[in-house]
Amino acid sequence: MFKKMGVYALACALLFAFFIPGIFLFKDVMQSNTTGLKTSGFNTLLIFRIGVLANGNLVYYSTGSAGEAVDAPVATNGSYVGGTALANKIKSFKIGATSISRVEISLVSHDTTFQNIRELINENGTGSDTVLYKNFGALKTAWNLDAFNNDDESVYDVPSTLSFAKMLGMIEYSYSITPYTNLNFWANVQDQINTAVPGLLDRAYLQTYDGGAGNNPGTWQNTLGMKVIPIVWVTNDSKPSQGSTAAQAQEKFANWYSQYAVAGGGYWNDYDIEKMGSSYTSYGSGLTSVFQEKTGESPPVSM
Ligand SMILES: *[C@@H]1O[C@H](CO)[C@@H](O)[C@H](O)[C@H]1NC(C)=O
Ligand SMILES: *[C@@H]1O[C@H](CO)[C@@H](O)[C@H](O)[C@H]1NC(C)=O
Ligand SMILES: *[C@@H]1O[C@H](CO)[C@@H](O)[C@H](O)[C@H]1NC(C)=O
Ligand SMILES: CC(=O)N[C@H]1CO[C@H](CO)[C@@H](O)[C@@H]1O
Repeated sequence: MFKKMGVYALACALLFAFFIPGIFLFKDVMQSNTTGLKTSGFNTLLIFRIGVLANGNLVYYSTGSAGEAVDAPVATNGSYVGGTALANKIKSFKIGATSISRVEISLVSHDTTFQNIRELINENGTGSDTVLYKNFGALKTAWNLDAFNNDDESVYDVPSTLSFAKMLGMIEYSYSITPYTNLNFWANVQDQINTAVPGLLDRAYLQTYDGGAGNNPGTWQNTLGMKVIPIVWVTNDSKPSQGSTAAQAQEKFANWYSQYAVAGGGYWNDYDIEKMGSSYTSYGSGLTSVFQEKTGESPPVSM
Protein backbone atom coordinates (compact mmCIF):
# COMPACT_ATOMS: atom_id res chain seq x y z
CA MET A 1 0.00 0.00 0.00
CA PHE A 2 2.83 2.39 0.84
CA LYS A 3 4.43 1.65 -2.48
CA LYS A 4 1.20 2.40 -4.26
CA MET A 5 0.68 5.65 -2.36
CA GLY A 6 4.19 6.82 -3.10
CA VAL A 7 6.67 8.19 -0.60
CA TYR A 8 5.65 11.73 -1.45
CA ALA A 9 1.97 11.21 -0.71
CA LEU A 10 2.75 9.25 2.46
CA ALA A 11 5.05 11.95 3.82
CA CYS A 12 2.44 14.57 3.01
CA ALA A 13 -0.31 12.59 4.67
CA LEU A 14 1.74 12.40 7.88
CA LEU A 15 2.82 16.01 7.75
CA PHE A 16 -0.53 17.51 6.89
CA ALA A 17 -2.48 15.73 9.54
CA PHE A 18 -1.28 18.54 11.79
CA PHE A 19 -1.97 21.85 10.09
CA ILE A 20 -3.72 23.51 7.16
CA PRO A 21 -1.77 25.30 4.41
CA GLY A 22 -4.21 26.52 1.77
CA ILE A 23 -4.51 28.76 -1.28
CA PHE A 24 -7.43 30.36 -3.13
CA LEU A 25 -7.53 29.71 -6.88
CA PHE A 26 -8.61 32.99 -8.46
CA LYS A 27 -7.05 32.03 -11.80
CA ASP A 28 -8.86 29.72 -14.21
CA VAL A 29 -7.75 26.22 -13.19
CA MET A 30 -7.35 25.33 -16.88
CA GLN A 31 -4.66 28.05 -17.18
CA SER A 32 -2.88 28.00 -13.81
CA ASN A 33 0.32 26.15 -12.88
CA THR A 34 -1.09 22.82 -11.68
CA THR A 35 2.33 21.39 -10.79
CA GLY A 36 3.19 24.45 -8.72
CA LEU A 37 -0.11 24.14 -6.82
CA LYS A 38 0.32 20.40 -6.19
CA THR A 39 3.96 20.32 -5.08
CA SER A 40 4.63 23.48 -3.06
CA GLY A 41 3.33 22.27 0.30
CA PHE A 42 -0.37 23.22 0.16
CA ASN A 43 -2.89 20.62 1.26
CA THR A 44 -6.04 22.62 0.50
CA LEU A 45 -7.18 24.36 -2.69
CA LEU A 46 -10.18 26.70 -2.68
CA ILE A 47 -11.66 27.19 -6.14
CA PHE A 48 -12.86 30.78 -6.45
CA ARG A 49 -15.70 30.95 -7.41
CA ILE A 50 -19.01 29.27 -8.12
CA GLY A 51 -22.11 31.40 -8.75
CA VAL A 52 -25.69 30.29 -8.14
CA LEU A 53 -28.16 31.69 -10.68
CA ALA A 54 -31.80 32.53 -9.88
CA ASN A 55 -32.93 29.21 -11.38
CA GLY A 56 -30.46 27.27 -9.18
CA ASN A 57 -27.99 26.51 -11.96
CA LEU A 58 -24.26 26.79 -11.21
CA VAL A 59 -21.56 28.71 -13.08
CA TYR A 60 -17.78 28.68 -12.61
CA TYR A 61 -16.50 32.28 -12.73
CA SER A 62 -12.74 32.72 -12.87
CA THR A 63 -9.99 34.84 -14.44
CA GLY A 64 -7.73 33.90 -17.35
CA SER A 65 -4.02 34.67 -17.84
CA ALA A 66 -4.75 37.95 -19.62
CA GLY A 67 -7.19 39.03 -16.91
CA GLU A 68 -10.22 38.03 -18.99
CA ALA A 69 -13.39 36.80 -17.29
CA VAL A 70 -13.92 33.05 -17.72
CA ASP A 71 -17.56 32.00 -17.23
CA ALA A 72 -18.44 28.34 -17.58
CA PRO A 73 -21.85 26.79 -16.80
CA VAL A 74 -21.07 23.70 -14.70
CA ALA A 75 -24.38 22.35 -13.38
CA THR A 76 -27.75 22.80 -15.07
CA ASN A 77 -31.08 21.33 -14.03
CA GLY A 78 -29.41 18.69 -11.87
CA SER A 79 -26.68 17.54 -14.27
CA TYR A 80 -22.98 18.33 -14.61
CA VAL A 81 -22.38 20.29 -17.84
CA GLY A 82 -18.84 21.63 -17.29
CA GLY A 83 -17.11 19.16 -19.59
CA THR A 84 -14.58 16.39 -19.11
CA ALA A 85 -11.42 18.51 -19.44
CA LEU A 86 -12.40 20.75 -16.54
CA ALA A 87 -13.51 17.80 -14.40
CA ASN A 88 -10.27 15.91 -15.08
CA LYS A 89 -8.19 18.98 -14.25
CA ILE A 90 -9.90 19.46 -10.88
CA LYS A 91 -9.80 15.75 -10.02
CA SER A 92 -6.08 15.72 -10.91
CA PHE A 93 -5.29 18.00 -7.96
CA LYS A 94 -5.55 15.01 -5.61
CA ILE A 95 -3.92 12.45 -7.93
CA GLY A 96 -0.25 11.53 -8.41
CA ALA A 97 2.62 13.64 -7.04
CA THR A 98 0.58 15.96 -4.85
CA SER A 99 0.22 17.30 -1.34
CA ILE A 100 -3.45 18.23 -1.90
CA SER A 101 -6.02 16.34 0.14
CA ARG A 102 -8.94 18.75 0.16
CA VAL A 103 -10.56 20.75 -2.65
CA GLU A 104 -13.24 23.31 -1.80
CA ILE A 105 -15.51 25.50 -3.93
CA SER A 106 -15.92 29.07 -2.74
CA LEU A 107 -19.11 31.12 -3.17
CA VAL A 108 -18.96 34.86 -2.68
CA SER A 109 -21.52 37.67 -2.68
CA HIS A 110 -19.96 39.73 -5.48
CA ASP A 111 -23.00 38.62 -7.46
CA THR A 112 -26.55 37.62 -6.47
CA THR A 113 -25.51 34.11 -5.36
CA PHE A 114 -26.58 34.35 -1.71
CA GLN A 115 -29.81 36.22 -2.53
CA ASN A 116 -30.62 33.47 -5.04
CA ILE A 117 -29.90 30.75 -2.49
CA ARG A 118 -32.19 32.49 0.00
CA GLU A 119 -35.03 32.81 -2.59
CA LEU A 120 -34.66 29.24 -3.83
CA ILE A 121 -34.76 27.86 -0.29
CA ASN A 122 -37.67 30.07 0.79
CA GLU A 123 -39.65 28.92 -2.23
CA ASN A 124 -38.84 25.22 -2.51
CA GLY A 125 -36.77 24.18 0.51
CA THR A 126 -33.72 21.92 0.35
CA GLY A 127 -35.18 18.50 -0.46
CA SER A 128 -33.29 16.00 -2.60
CA ASP A 129 -35.70 16.74 -5.49
CA THR A 130 -34.76 20.46 -5.68
CA VAL A 131 -32.52 21.77 -8.42
CA LEU A 132 -30.20 23.30 -5.80
CA TYR A 133 -29.64 19.93 -4.12
CA LYS A 134 -29.20 18.08 -7.40
CA ASN A 135 -26.79 20.63 -8.88
CA PHE A 136 -24.51 20.67 -5.84
CA GLY A 137 -24.61 16.88 -5.77
CA ALA A 138 -23.74 16.63 -9.47
CA LEU A 139 -20.84 19.08 -9.10
CA LYS A 140 -19.43 17.26 -6.06
CA THR A 141 -19.41 13.97 -7.93
CA ALA A 142 -18.00 15.38 -11.19
CA TRP A 143 -15.15 17.28 -9.46
CA ASN A 144 -14.61 14.95 -6.47
CA LEU A 145 -15.04 17.89 -4.10
CA ASP A 146 -14.51 17.79 -0.34
CA ALA A 147 -15.96 21.02 0.95
CA PHE A 148 -18.01 24.11 0.36
CA ASN A 149 -16.59 27.51 1.35
CA ASN A 150 -18.95 30.33 2.38
CA ASP A 151 -17.55 33.79 1.59
CA ASP A 152 -20.79 35.74 2.02
CA GLU A 153 -19.83 39.42 2.30
CA SER A 154 -23.24 41.07 2.20
CA VAL A 155 -26.43 39.02 2.55
CA TYR A 156 -25.86 37.49 6.01
CA ASP A 157 -29.23 35.72 6.25
CA VAL A 158 -29.03 33.24 9.15
CA PRO A 159 -32.04 30.97 8.38
CA SER A 160 -31.13 30.25 4.74
CA THR A 161 -27.43 29.92 5.65
CA LEU A 162 -28.32 27.23 8.19
CA SER A 163 -30.73 25.37 5.85
CA PHE A 164 -28.22 25.49 3.02
CA ALA A 165 -25.40 24.21 5.26
CA LYS A 166 -27.54 21.27 6.40
CA MET A 167 -28.38 20.48 2.77
CA LEU A 168 -24.68 20.48 1.83
CA GLY A 169 -23.98 18.23 4.81
CA MET A 170 -26.57 15.75 3.48
CA ILE A 171 -24.62 15.67 0.19
CA GLU A 172 -21.45 15.03 2.25
CA TYR A 173 -19.69 18.33 1.75
CA SER A 174 -17.65 19.61 4.68
CA TYR A 175 -18.35 23.30 5.32
CA SER A 176 -15.96 26.22 5.79
CA ILE A 177 -16.22 29.99 6.05
CA THR A 178 -13.97 32.91 5.02
CA PRO A 179 -15.17 35.98 6.90
CA TYR A 180 -13.65 39.44 6.75
CA THR A 181 -16.18 41.21 9.00
CA ASN A 182 -19.45 40.74 10.96
CA LEU A 183 -18.01 38.52 13.67
CA ASN A 184 -21.35 38.16 15.46
CA PHE A 185 -23.08 36.75 12.37
CA TRP A 186 -20.32 34.17 11.90
CA ALA A 187 -20.26 33.19 15.57
CA ASN A 188 -24.02 32.68 15.42
CA VAL A 189 -23.70 30.62 12.21
CA GLN A 190 -20.89 28.51 13.67
CA ASP A 191 -22.97 27.81 16.75
CA GLN A 192 -26.17 26.99 14.85
CA ILE A 193 -24.59 24.83 12.16
CA ASN A 194 -22.44 22.81 14.54
CA THR A 195 -25.32 22.42 17.00
CA ALA A 196 -27.54 21.07 14.22
CA VAL A 197 -24.82 18.85 12.69
CA PRO A 198 -21.78 18.52 14.99
CA GLY A 199 -18.51 19.03 13.11
CA LEU A 200 -20.11 20.12 9.80
CA LEU A 201 -18.49 23.58 9.89
CA ASP A 202 -14.92 22.41 10.41
CA ARG A 203 -12.75 25.30 9.16
CA ALA A 204 -12.74 29.07 9.53
CA TYR A 205 -10.38 30.88 7.17
CA LEU A 206 -9.97 34.55 8.12
CA GLN A 207 -9.21 37.44 5.75
CA THR A 208 -6.41 39.61 7.17
CA TYR A 209 -6.07 42.07 4.27
CA ASP A 210 -8.08 44.81 2.58
CA GLY A 211 -11.45 45.11 4.42
CA GLY A 212 -10.19 42.54 6.94
CA ALA A 213 -6.78 44.13 7.48
CA GLY A 214 -7.54 44.90 11.13
CA ASN A 215 -8.63 41.37 12.01
CA ASN A 216 -6.98 39.76 15.01
CA PRO A 217 -7.01 35.95 14.77
CA GLY A 218 -7.04 35.62 18.56
CA THR A 219 -10.18 37.74 18.93
CA TRP A 220 -11.91 35.81 16.15
CA GLN A 221 -10.99 32.46 17.65
CA ASN A 222 -12.36 33.45 21.06
CA THR A 223 -15.67 34.71 19.71
CA LEU A 224 -16.19 32.07 17.01
CA GLY A 225 -15.36 29.26 19.41
CA MET A 226 -13.00 27.57 16.96
CA LYS A 227 -9.46 27.89 15.61
CA VAL A 228 -8.95 30.08 12.53
CA ILE A 229 -6.69 29.88 9.47
CA PRO A 230 -5.51 33.42 8.64
CA ILE A 231 -5.36 34.26 4.93
CA VAL A 232 -2.74 36.71 3.59
CA TRP A 233 -2.83 38.46 0.19
CA VAL A 234 0.29 37.77 -1.86
CA THR A 235 2.22 40.50 -3.68
CA ASN A 236 -0.23 42.19 -6.07
CA ASP A 237 -0.25 45.21 -8.37
CA SER A 238 -3.91 45.94 -7.76
CA LYS A 239 -3.51 46.99 -4.12
CA PRO A 240 0.23 46.81 -3.51
CA SER A 241 -0.11 47.99 0.10
CA GLN A 242 -2.18 44.86 0.88
CA GLY A 243 0.36 42.41 -0.54
CA SER A 244 2.89 40.36 1.41
CA THR A 245 6.07 38.79 0.05
CA ALA A 246 6.68 35.17 1.00
CA ALA A 247 9.09 36.31 3.74
CA GLN A 248 6.60 38.85 5.14
CA ALA A 249 3.84 36.25 5.10
CA GLN A 250 6.05 33.76 6.92
CA GLU A 251 6.72 36.31 9.65
CA LYS A 252 2.98 36.93 10.07
CA PHE A 253 2.21 33.20 10.27
CA ALA A 254 5.01 32.68 12.81
CA ASN A 255 3.64 35.47 15.03
CA TRP A 256 0.06 34.24 14.83
CA TYR A 257 1.14 30.70 15.55
CA SER A 258 3.13 31.63 18.61
CA GLN A 259 0.51 34.07 19.95
CA TYR A 260 -2.72 32.23 19.15
CA ALA A 261 -1.81 28.70 17.99
CA VAL A 262 -3.80 29.24 14.77
CA ALA A 263 -4.77 26.10 12.84
CA GLY A 264 -2.72 26.94 9.74
CA GLY A 265 -2.48 29.67 7.14
CA GLY A 266 -3.19 30.42 3.52
CA TYR A 267 -3.06 32.79 0.60
CA TRP A 268 -5.25 34.92 -1.55
CA ASN A 269 -4.43 34.05 -4.49
CA ASP A 270 -2.70 32.06 -7.29
CA TYR A 271 -3.47 34.54 -10.11
CA ASP A 272 -1.31 37.19 -8.49
CA ILE A 273 1.54 34.76 -7.79
CA GLU A 274 1.68 33.93 -11.49
CA LYS A 275 1.05 37.45 -12.78
CA MET A 276 3.78 38.93 -10.58
CA GLY A 277 6.23 36.13 -11.39
CA SER A 278 6.39 35.12 -7.72
CA SER A 279 7.29 31.62 -6.59
CA TYR A 280 4.83 28.98 -5.39
CA THR A 281 7.76 27.23 -3.72
CA SER A 282 8.63 30.31 -1.64
CA TYR A 283 5.04 30.99 -0.60
CA GLY A 284 4.54 27.30 0.19
CA SER A 285 7.60 27.18 2.40
CA GLY A 286 6.43 30.36 4.14
CA LEU A 287 3.71 28.08 5.54
CA THR A 288 5.47 24.75 5.88
CA SER A 289 8.52 26.20 7.62
CA VAL A 290 6.38 27.79 10.35
CA PHE A 291 3.93 25.01 11.04
CA GLN A 292 6.22 22.07 10.39
CA GLU A 293 8.81 23.43 12.77
CA LYS A 294 6.17 23.62 15.46
CA THR A 295 4.84 20.12 14.90
CA GLY A 296 8.31 18.59 14.59
CA GLU A 297 7.45 16.76 11.39
CA SER A 298 9.89 16.38 8.54
CA PRO A 299 9.17 18.14 5.24
CA PRO A 300 7.54 16.31 2.33
CA VAL A 301 10.11 14.56 0.16
CA SER A 302 9.97 15.26 -3.52
CA MET A 303 9.57 12.56 -6.14
C1 LIG B 1 5.19 26.08 -11.95
O1 LIG B 1 5.56 26.14 -10.58
C2 LIG B 1 6.75 25.44 -10.30
C3 LIG B 1 6.94 25.47 -8.79
O2 LIG B 1 7.02 26.80 -8.32
C4 LIG B 1 7.91 26.05 -11.06
O3 LIG B 1 9.08 25.31 -10.81
C5 LIG B 1 7.60 26.04 -12.55
O4 LIG B 1 8.61 26.74 -13.23
C6 LIG B 1 6.27 26.70 -12.82
N1 LIG B 1 5.91 26.55 -14.22
C7 LIG B 1 5.61 27.57 -14.99
C8 LIG B 1 5.24 27.23 -16.39
O5 LIG B 1 5.64 28.71 -14.59
C1 LIG C 1 -34.99 19.21 -16.05
O1 LIG C 1 -34.89 17.87 -15.61
C2 LIG C 1 -36.14 17.22 -15.50
C3 LIG C 1 -35.92 15.86 -14.86
O2 LIG C 1 -34.73 15.26 -15.31
C4 LIG C 1 -36.78 17.17 -16.89
O3 LIG C 1 -38.04 16.54 -16.79
C5 LIG C 1 -36.96 18.58 -17.41
O4 LIG C 1 -37.44 18.55 -18.73
C6 LIG C 1 -35.64 19.33 -17.39
N1 LIG C 1 -35.88 20.72 -17.71
C7 LIG C 1 -35.12 21.38 -18.55
C8 LIG C 1 -35.47 22.83 -18.74
O5 LIG C 1 -34.18 20.89 -19.15
C1 LIG D 1 -39.89 25.64 -7.23
O1 LIG D 1 -40.39 24.43 -7.73
C2 LIG D 1 -41.37 24.57 -8.76
C3 LIG D 1 -41.93 23.21 -9.08
O2 LIG D 1 -40.86 22.30 -9.38
C4 LIG D 1 -40.73 25.25 -9.95
O3 LIG D 1 -41.67 25.44 -10.97
C5 LIG D 1 -40.15 26.59 -9.52
O4 LIG D 1 -39.45 27.17 -10.60
C6 LIG D 1 -39.22 26.41 -8.36
N1 LIG D 1 -38.79 27.70 -7.86
C7 LIG D 1 -37.55 28.08 -7.92
C8 LIG D 1 -37.24 29.43 -7.36
O5 LIG D 1 -36.66 27.37 -8.36
C1 LIG E 1 -7.26 38.98 -6.95
C2 LIG E 1 -7.11 40.32 -7.55
O1 LIG E 1 -7.88 41.21 -7.31
N1 LIG E 1 -6.06 40.46 -8.34
C3 LIG E 1 -5.77 41.68 -9.01
C4 LIG E 1 -4.30 42.01 -8.89
O2 LIG E 1 -3.98 43.12 -9.68
C5 LIG E 1 -4.29 42.95 -11.05
C6 LIG E 1 -3.83 44.19 -11.79
O3 LIG E 1 -4.46 45.35 -11.28
C7 LIG E 1 -5.79 42.74 -11.25
O4 LIG E 1 -6.07 42.50 -12.63
C8 LIG E 1 -6.21 41.52 -10.45
O5 LIG E 1 -7.61 41.38 -10.53
